[in-house]
Amino acid sequence: MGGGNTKQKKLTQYELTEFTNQTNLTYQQVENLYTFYKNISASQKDDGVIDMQEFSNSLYLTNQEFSEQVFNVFDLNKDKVINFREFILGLANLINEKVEYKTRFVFNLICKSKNNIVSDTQIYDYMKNLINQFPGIYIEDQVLFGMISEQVKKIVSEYKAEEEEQKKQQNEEFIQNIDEIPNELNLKKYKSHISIQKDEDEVIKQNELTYSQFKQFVLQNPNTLKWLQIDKNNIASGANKLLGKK
Ligand SMILES: [Ca+2]
Repeated sequence: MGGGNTKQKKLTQYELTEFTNQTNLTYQQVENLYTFYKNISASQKDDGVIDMQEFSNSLYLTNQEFSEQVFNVFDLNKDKVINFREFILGLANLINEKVEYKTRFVFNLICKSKNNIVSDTQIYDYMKNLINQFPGIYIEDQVLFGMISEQVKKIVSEYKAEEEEQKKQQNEEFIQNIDEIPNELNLKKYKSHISIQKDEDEVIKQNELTYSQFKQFVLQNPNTLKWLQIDKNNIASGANKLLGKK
């Protein structure tokens, strides 16, 4: 059951074209990743798909919970195995040099609900798992949580200030546009306008970030994405090694 001797087929020209179109990777990169994929998917059981164990071994992820989180982001159809399409779409996000792709990847990793919001506790859990992957680094739990929660609050309040400024402008426009003589109907309109704004204000929580706010957090904490750097040259040389080329 050796890794390199798998009998899986080669990618067809059609598949190659499909995958390069979907990912912005080159033919060569797709082929290199396929070599990796075949190797990993055959490392425990040569069944053409990557299971949880094969996945975490191949990434040297020692933290079980963290590997599961990463695995789940890759496993798009949630059938507990990663097929080549899922493998390449997941990795394409990480190989792409644009911060946006990696940020989205991490957001998906952290966000557990469908409301597209992450809490300071979820960011903390992620950062803690991340730090545990690097034995040389130690930050006390409370200190780490304090730092994250502080930054989240700051971003929320910055956004709130910005929003309030926008609302103030909208309000002024609204009042200007309303008929000059305040009849009963206009008064009603005005009151409901104000009450809608109040409701919106109450929804904002101090410890939660939307995706665009989370992008702000990542900008301020580039370490959040550091582990996601995948070197294109390493992929090429690694694939050649597996194929026995020099
Ligand atoms: Ca799957």
